[in-house]
Amino acid sequence: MELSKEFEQKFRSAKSVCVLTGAGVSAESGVPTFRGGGDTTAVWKGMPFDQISSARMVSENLAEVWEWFDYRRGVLSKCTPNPAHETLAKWEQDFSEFTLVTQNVDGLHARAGSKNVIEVHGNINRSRCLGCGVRFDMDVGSVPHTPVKCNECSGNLRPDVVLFGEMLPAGVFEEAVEKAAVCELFFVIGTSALVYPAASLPEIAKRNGAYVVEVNPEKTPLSELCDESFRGRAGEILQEITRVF
Ligand code: BJW
Ligand code: ZN
Repeated sequence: MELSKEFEQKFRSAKSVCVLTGAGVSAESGVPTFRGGGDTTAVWKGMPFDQISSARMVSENLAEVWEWFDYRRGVLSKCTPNPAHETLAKWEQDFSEFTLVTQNVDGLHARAGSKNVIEVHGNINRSRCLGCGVRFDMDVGSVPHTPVKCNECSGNLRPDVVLFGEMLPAGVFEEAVEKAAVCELFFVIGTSALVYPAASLPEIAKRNGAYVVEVNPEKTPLSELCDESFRGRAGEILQEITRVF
């Protein structure tokens, strides 16, 4: 793989780096993506994922939503972090200012050793009470989920993830915006860049003068905005880039 001199220079000298990851970063771990590359979970029992992963479905058929999420938690329990997750965990130690923002709910960045992960779409191994809002951590691989009802108020629990049409958790996205706006180097890795507001982070970084680099086997709507696009699998490309150090 050919790295430009400009990129090498930026990578070596960068003090503040921000990374946005999407499902493609976990594809090499065997986690299905939503819209392309590797296995996909685009459909569940004939329902497109944006229908089953929606706020409407939580109010109309919570049991079905849990069946879908527990199925995915089961798949995930057999998956382990891949070299892309591991490389990003290492970058956290290497750069003086490093922010990892993920749209992924799979928790694989933390399992690879990343300490500070901004999870803008929540986490599949957490539930939240519809009655009182309290959150419960679930063990990776505990299927079906427990507890089934809230320990505090006996209310129904839902997965603590951000579904279509829902607001991102308060303060979480604002923190990501702050970091994107001040970084020198921004990586957008393994995301189709179709879902907002997450897809606005690279735009914010670019507007504020960052050098923006995409890692994805496919072109995305953000490719034009990027200063550099590395076409390939995240695990391989990130390891390749790290050799520049
Ligand atoms: C590889 C690879 C390898 C493969 N290596 N790469 C502005 C314009 C239009 C619409 C909106 C807008 N602002 C907001 C909206 C509405 C909506 C939205 O964005 N819709 C668009 C899709 C049209 N956004 C929302 O509803 C958000 N909420 C919100 O804005 O609240 C305010 C509001 C409320 C009410 C009304 C109006 C506004 C919330 C979005 C939540 C998204 N949730 C999901 C589901 C989570 C739960 C679950 O897991 O089921 O999050 S959707 C799904 O997409 C999931 C992902 O995090 C997200 C992004 O997907 P991602 O990660 O990009 O994956 P893929 O599969 O799309 O792409 C994989 C990529 O990997 C591909 O490019 C491959 O090429 C690549 N790849 N192998 C590297 N080895
Ligand atoms: Zn409760």
